[in-house]
Amino acid sequence: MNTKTQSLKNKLGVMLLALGLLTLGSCQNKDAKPTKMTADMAEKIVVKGEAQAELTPPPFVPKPVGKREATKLFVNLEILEQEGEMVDGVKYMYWTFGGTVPGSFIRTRVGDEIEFTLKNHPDNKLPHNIDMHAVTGPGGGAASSLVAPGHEVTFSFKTLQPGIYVYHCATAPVGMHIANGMYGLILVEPEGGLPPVDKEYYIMQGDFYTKGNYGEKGMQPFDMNKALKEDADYVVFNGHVNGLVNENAITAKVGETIRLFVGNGGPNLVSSFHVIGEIFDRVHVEGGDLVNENVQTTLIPAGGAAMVEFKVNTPGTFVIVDHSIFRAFNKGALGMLKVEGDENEKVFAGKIKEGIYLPEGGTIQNMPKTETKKVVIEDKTLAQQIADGKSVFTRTCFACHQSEGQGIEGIFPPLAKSDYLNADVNRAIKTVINGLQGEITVNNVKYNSIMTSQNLNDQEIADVLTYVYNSWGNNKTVVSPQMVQKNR
Ligand code: HEC
Ligand SMILES: [Cu+2]
Repeated sequence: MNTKTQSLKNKLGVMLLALGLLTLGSCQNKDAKPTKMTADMAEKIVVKGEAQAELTPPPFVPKPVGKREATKLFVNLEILEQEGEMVDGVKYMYWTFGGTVPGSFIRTRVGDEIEFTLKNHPDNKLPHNIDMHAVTGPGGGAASSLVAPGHEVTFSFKTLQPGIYVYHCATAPVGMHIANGMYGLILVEPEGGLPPVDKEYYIMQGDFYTKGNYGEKGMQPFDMNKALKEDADYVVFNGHVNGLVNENAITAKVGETIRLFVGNGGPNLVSSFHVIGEIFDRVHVEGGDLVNENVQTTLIPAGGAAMVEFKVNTPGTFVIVDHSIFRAFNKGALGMLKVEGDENEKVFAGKIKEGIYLPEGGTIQNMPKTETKKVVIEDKTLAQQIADGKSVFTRTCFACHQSEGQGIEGIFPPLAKSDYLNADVNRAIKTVINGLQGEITVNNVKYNSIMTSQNLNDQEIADVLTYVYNSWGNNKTVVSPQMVQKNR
């Protein structure tokens, strides 16, 4: 069709549309395709019966509403202020809806009448409330739900619009309550329910601000100044650095369809949600009705959510990240989807080689042991080796030997000013290649623990040791890939 007839057709279309709108104004248009349910229509839905809402901790969600009719739904949510672990040895006082971060997942359908009871545990120190983005009313419920420790309040609302909505505490200082973990998701399914899928999971990102920097041990209080500057120490999925990693990973089988309810509690940062090695078949943008297809990375605003759907075609570990990538590899915004099943060579038949993207996650300990013996001679300058070595260190050694090589007393020996390290470079190389076990003495302190062998190639080992030797008061030895090769 040429452009002229096209534009003529368009004009005709516009005229017909205008005509249609005119007739719509004067009489009921019986021939129009079924209109979507509006909030006004939902308001008129008469509920049948009563039910107690099932609440689930992340990453799980209650069972789908399916074909059930709108009902009177009782939700009982308990606020708990409780100590938890941000990452190994780092403690944080979380404020939670239901004992988890994010809070319990609430699943409803459009037209439900929710009788919501918010309980503030007597051991808590502070008053709290709840603002649900699924509520049409003052403060999203916050105005009616302020509750002191040892008290409970009940209020009710009707769900008028389908979607996936954030809820959060809105007690002053609001930012602080959210920063401490007071957020979660409430799903309002459309009439007839969402299309069925094989697996559904609940993931929520949040940013945390602590007195100490990333990884600093001990009880870490909230830092208002860093929060004001939006300078997060931790950006995590499901409340903890390992909230969605290894034994906390979400799982599926090859061929299954997956729906992720992904929220972002903030308080500050916007998430560039991405699953490495997957393409989202469908994204309910911002949790609403608009569906985008074939999406690589979707933005989840602070205080917003999305529904992300895809089928898994190949087995493997798919790494879930905030693609603002320093957050993923350095602040904790990294999770895993483990897919089991038969290889599908049509879809993916890659050989694992040097330079593949996947192995970057320091938390991925099960990467295939292949080709690590290859020497990669790149003729790097010392500065380049140190820079590359630092990046190997922060994703591999850092977890045990700590950010400044200081180690952890009695468990992980220091690399900073380590007499053991500085005495014998070949022994250090062998330690990284083969691991180390049994009693050793470092700076007059005895250690008797196990270091697992590090799955790194010669260049990486050369770089990381060069970085270590040229940091924290060590003796500035330069390690070449050839020296590593000789110790294999
Ligand atoms: C999972 C924890 C862990 C990781 C990761 C780890 N180490 Fe170790 N490392 C240890 C432990 C534990 C020991 C002491 C083993 C013993 O007691 O025999 C040790 C000992 C050492 C030593 C000798 C003792 C010293 O303090 O000088 C060196 C050198 C060393 N590690 C370097 C590294 C480097 C480089 C990396 C990263 C490529 C690394 N380690 C990763 C746990 C770890
Ligand atoms: Cu609160």
